[in-house]
Amino acid sequence: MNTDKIKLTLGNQAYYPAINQIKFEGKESDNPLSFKYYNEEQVVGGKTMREHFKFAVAYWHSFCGNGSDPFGPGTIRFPWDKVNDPLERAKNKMDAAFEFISKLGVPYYCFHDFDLIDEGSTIKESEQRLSKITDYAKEKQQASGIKLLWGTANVFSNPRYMNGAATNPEFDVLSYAGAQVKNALDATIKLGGENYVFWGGREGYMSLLNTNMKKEIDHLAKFLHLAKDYARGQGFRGTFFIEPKPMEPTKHQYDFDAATVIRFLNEHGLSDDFKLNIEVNHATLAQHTFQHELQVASDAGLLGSIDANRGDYQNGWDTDQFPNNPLEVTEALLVLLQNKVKLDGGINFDAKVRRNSTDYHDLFYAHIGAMDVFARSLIAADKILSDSDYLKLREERYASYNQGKGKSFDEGKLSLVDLYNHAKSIDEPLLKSGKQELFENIINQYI
Ligand code: XUL
Ligand code: CO
Repeated sequence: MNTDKIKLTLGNQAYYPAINQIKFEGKESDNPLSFKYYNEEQVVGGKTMREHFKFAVAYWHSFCGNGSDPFGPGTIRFPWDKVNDPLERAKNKMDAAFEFISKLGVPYYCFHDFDLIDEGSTIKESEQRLSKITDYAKEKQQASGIKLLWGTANVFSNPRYMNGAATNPEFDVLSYAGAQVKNALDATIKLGGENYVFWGGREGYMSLLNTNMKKEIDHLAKFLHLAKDYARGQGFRGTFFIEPKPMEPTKHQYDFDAATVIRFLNEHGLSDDFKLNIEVNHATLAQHTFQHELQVASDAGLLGSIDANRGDYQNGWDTDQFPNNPLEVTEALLVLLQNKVKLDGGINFDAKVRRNSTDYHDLFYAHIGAMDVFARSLIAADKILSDSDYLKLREERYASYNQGKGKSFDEGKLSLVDLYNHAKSIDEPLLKSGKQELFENIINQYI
């Protein structure tokens, strides 16, 4: 992005005055405000890094999250929070957001409806507010070239959703969620959003004793059909994503993990329009690895988007830290590259700086580090696939299905009695090593 474009995206005030455009300087550079690996024009495996990743900045964590937690208030004082008028405050916040994203050189952003501007006291007031702030967002997008990767509705924070949104036992509450999703879809479409995400934080139960699970899941499916039909009717061509998470804030969330969501989409006739947005820390909360969730979604042809972050090895909750583990990210990118996954929904950094990271520089360091770890891992994963024996070694484990009776089995030509007769005609099979340590060494060799 050139400096003229940055100037255009700035309001009257610069919110990150000490920061210039972040550039690629290579790993020898000791400038902490530069990319060491992320070089957006660099071609890896036939595509530029920019095209591979479609990185996005999450509006909520970066410009709304002030560091508050259940044990204490926020630690970050955003300059725009001093402004009283909700629209002025939202515009100032948006100036800051577009300045940040321009300086970082990321092509996309993502938002919830009420990240952009505070919810009004009535649906009408919220609608008017959204209409004004999306007018402003449209101008900012045009001036900067920054695009909307996806929009979503926050149907989990307002107390009215304490018993769920689309799965609420009360029809009136479900209707409120419907109104909110309609408006969030309108905002997304107005801003040329490429996708739309559903994350069901309150769609689940706290106690099965007071819950009709079958009815609630059926309502969720009906609600998603209505949202999809409405958006298609408005000309929206993008993909809808469901973002699985097993728990938090609800004890048990219906979109538990990739396998659960795939079954739900297939059962309810939603899999032509909906795919999965896999989040690292949600995968680990479900006792899976990130790679596992990607593989499950990809095998179903339903992987299309990533919320990048990481959890903490020593505790179990959703810490939403920025990714920094090249091994984990390389293993994830191996899944994407091998399966030629097209990430329409890109890679959104659903991550926040720590509560005690209170300089505005920290938000830059966090994103720079995360983008670099993806870039470094992409180079490694591409080399592993093209230069190493990794694929060959894995194929060799299954070589017995390439000919003879193994091949016939794969082709569905054998019966159980055929297996019985074959087993009786041979000796006890030899033990064959899975060579896990060798596989692990190959990955490390290329990082
Ligand atoms: C919550 C989470 C959400 C979704 C969007 O854990 O990941 O921010 O990404 O609603
Ligand atoms: Co997320």
